[in-house]
Order: sequence, then C-alpha cells, then structure tokens
Amino acid sequence: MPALKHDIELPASVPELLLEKHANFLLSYGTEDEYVYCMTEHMRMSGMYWGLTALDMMGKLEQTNRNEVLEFIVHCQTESGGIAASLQHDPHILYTLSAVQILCIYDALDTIDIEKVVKYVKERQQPDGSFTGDIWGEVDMRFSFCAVATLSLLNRLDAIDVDKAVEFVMKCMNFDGGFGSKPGAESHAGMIYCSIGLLSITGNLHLVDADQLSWWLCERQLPSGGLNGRPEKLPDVCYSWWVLSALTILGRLHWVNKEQLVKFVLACQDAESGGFSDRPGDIADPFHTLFGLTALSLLNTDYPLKKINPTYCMPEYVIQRLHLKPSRLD
Ligand code: GRG
Ligand code: ZN
Repeated sequence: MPALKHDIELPASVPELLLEKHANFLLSYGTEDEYVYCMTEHMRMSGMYWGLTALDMMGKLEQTNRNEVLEFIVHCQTESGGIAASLQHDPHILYTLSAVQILCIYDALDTIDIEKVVKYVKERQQPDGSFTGDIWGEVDMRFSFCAVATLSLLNRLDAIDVDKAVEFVMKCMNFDGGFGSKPGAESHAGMIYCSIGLLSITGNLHLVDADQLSWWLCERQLPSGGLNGRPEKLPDVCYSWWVLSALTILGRLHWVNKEQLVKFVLACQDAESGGFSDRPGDIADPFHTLFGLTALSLLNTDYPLKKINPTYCMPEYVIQRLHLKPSRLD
C-alpha cells in the first residue's frame, strides 16, 4: 500500500509576484482593522520585525515610521533589561531578539540600554546550557537560538557559556538527524532552523551529519512543490523559510525543486489585498508574508528583493554592516 501523503492542489493559475500589494498590505496592517490590531498585541514586537524586514527587502524601509518604532521599543524594555511584546507586557527572550533585530535594521542599537539586555539574556542560561524564555522557567531550544542570536548581534557572546549552549542543542538531536524543542522531542523544521542557526553563529556546523539532515529536510517537499515541517503534515509557506534557510547554511539548497517551490510560494499570495498566507486561499498575515519573500530571496529568483541572511533572517547588508560572519558549509 502506498504511503499516505497530505498535500494540497495548486490553483490552475498562479499570480506573478505582487510586490506593490505586499508593501501596502504590510504598511497598513492593523491600522484599518481594530480587531486584528487587538488580537496581535501579545506578539506586536515580532510582528513589527516581520513587517519591517519584509519592507526593507522590498526597498520600502523609508516609508516606515522609524521614530515611532524606536520609541515603542524603548518603552517595551523593562527594569530587568528584557524587552516585551507590547507596552505593559512582561519581557521575553523572543521579543528581546525581535527588538534587537529591528534596532540593527534601523542602525539604532544605541537607542536602548544594551548592557541590561545582555544581563537579561545571561540570566536566562541554566546549568545544563539551555535557556528559559523568561523568569517563569520554560525551557525550549528556540530560546537558545534567541539568546545566541541576540548576543551575537550585540557582539557580546562572551557573556554566556557558549560551549554549554552548544552542548544542550546537541542533546536535542534525534536519530533522524533532525532536532526537537528539547531532548527527546520530535524533529521539527522550525527547530532545525534554530539549531543550525545557533551552530552557524558559534562555528559548530561540523557537529551535524549534513547529508543525513539535508535528506530529512528535502523530504519535506511535497508534490504541490510546498514544504511541510515534519512528516505527514500539510505544506505551509513558512517552512519555505525554516527548511530553506537550514539547507542554505548546510550548502545543499539545490536538493529541493526550485521551480515547483517558487510556484507554490507565488500561489500563497492574496492577489486582492496583498500579503501571503500559509496555503493558497487562506488569510494573509505578516509572518507568512515575510517567509514567502525570504524564500524567493534564498532561491535566487530574479525578483527585485534584497538578499536575506539565512542565519539571522535579516537583510544581508545589515549583517555585513555589523561585520558578522556566521559560518556555512560548502
Ligand atoms: C529570527 C526568524 C527568526 C526566528 C526566531 C522563534 C524562533 C526564533 C523560531 C521558531 C521556530 C519554529 C518552532 C517555527 C515553527 C513555527 C510553526 C509553523 C509552528 C507550527 O507547528 P505545528 O505543529 O504545525 O502547529 P505543523 O505544520 O507541524 O502542523
Ligand atoms: Zn506557517
């Protein structure tokens, strides 16, 4: 009996890349719909990072309100040094990274108290090398990536025990070559981005079996051309980022079928209101809009998009301005 495969059917016609519509979608996101604005408050800082990164890739950063965003970040930094998703929220390492990424994109790191950010991140490291997301103690390998990415953007990796951080990440590796959110957890493409990103920043990519892991990653491609995040799941445009970024860092991007994937990504656009959704016909949002565009950038299409850095998910010119050199395999 053939193995069951969940997939979708692509629509008969797929639109060209609608850059102008995507820019307008992001520039007005949340301002026209109070409901959407309220429902996304708990992750506002990351939402801003997704939108601003996508707008920068399309050459539209000047159309954003730099001062307003910087002031918002200043007010989201709390006494602990950590940064919250929104005003009056509790700080978390996820939003601390998003805020630092925005500050780097705007070339405005001196806007907030950096030493306090470093202290907050350092305090999250546990004796086994792992990181908690906030003071309440949840451990997840995503937080290891957030900690290491944040400190490397601030040029302060010396503040933590990097060897211990790497040791914990390697405990999250599974028999299939993939990585899960904690030791023993199922391999997931999002977690593979986090582990490979961390190993790339710290110069430890030699610790993975690149062929085995890349094989698992390219098996995520389905007949529709889209990628899923683990076996038997539906394709979703955001995996075009989580999977392709890891394959790029591992030097094996050519292991996926580029033409089919580009077609899937283009099919996820909302041709009327702009933006990308997870799958064709669903509602568009800034998260999937960023990852639709970053996938097209990584795939070296001829579209007028700035190059994205596969480790940091930030425009390449920003990473070069910071003199960062995350490692990659050939
Ligand atoms: C700088 C881009 C960037 C990220 C910061 C937060 C983070 C670091 C990484 C998150 C990695 C991750 C876990 C991504 C997966 C997100 C996702 C689509 C989760 C959905 O999981 P399921 O199980 O969906 O609900 P599936 O697709 O498996 O059905
Ligand atoms: Zn998704």
